[in-house]
Amino acid sequence: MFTKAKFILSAAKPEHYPELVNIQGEKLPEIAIVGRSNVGKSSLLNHLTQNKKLARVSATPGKTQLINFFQLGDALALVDLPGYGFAKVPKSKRDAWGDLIQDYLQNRETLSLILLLCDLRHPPTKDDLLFAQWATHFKKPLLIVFTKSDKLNKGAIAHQCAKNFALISDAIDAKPVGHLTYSIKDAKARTTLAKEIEKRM
Ligand SMILES: Nc1nc2c(ncn2[C@@H]2O[C@H](COP(=O)(O)OP(=O)(O)OP(=O)(O)O)[C@@H](O)[C@H]2O)c(=O)[nH]1
Ligand SMILES: [Mg+2]
Repeated sequence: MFTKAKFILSAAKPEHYPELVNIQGEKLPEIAIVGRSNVGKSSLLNHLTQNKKLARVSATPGKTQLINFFQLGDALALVDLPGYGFAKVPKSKRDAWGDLIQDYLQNRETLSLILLLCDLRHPPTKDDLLFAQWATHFKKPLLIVFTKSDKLNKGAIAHQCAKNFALISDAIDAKPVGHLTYSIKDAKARTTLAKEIEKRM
């Protein structure tokens, strides 16, 4: 199902959110990809769907400024959210992004799973922890995905993964539903993530 992804639309405000349904007319469960700018959200989406052109990937943080909706076959919807914590845009614009993300996460009734992406190489940022707290407060299932694992060796991957996951777990009341490492250079990572997602749909 992941390879049948198509772009639906970009939303700048809640009125633009699409209603995505299967052929029976039932609303599709939706997965949101969140995390700070440049953490690899669009890259993961492209890798998971094996479609290099689906979401725009950039070395310049702040590229994704709208909520982008995708439909995966007849089973699933997926959204690529704008990255938080990007310092090089005016504060007013940053707040508008924050409002949009918050509205989406709070009010989108079909939202079934949040993938919170964190850079494996660094401790979770203040924004990562705040977001994790917020998501658990609103009882949204949270799967932590540590990105860019190819930048570390095997021993460091295990060490960083355990350490960073403990930092996130300690900061929130409810436990995340799971955690894993990811690299867009590793096909096995894709299979593992796809299984984790399917398990929860
Ligand atoms: N080595 C490596 N680089 C990655 C990986 N994932 C993403 N990158 C790189 O990280 C940079 C940012 O990736 P994006 O996918 O655009 O990040 P984003 O989270 O969508 O960023 P915004 O849209 O600005 O919020 C790009 O240069 C990617 O090629 C990975 O698994 N390994
Ligand atoms: Mg992006």
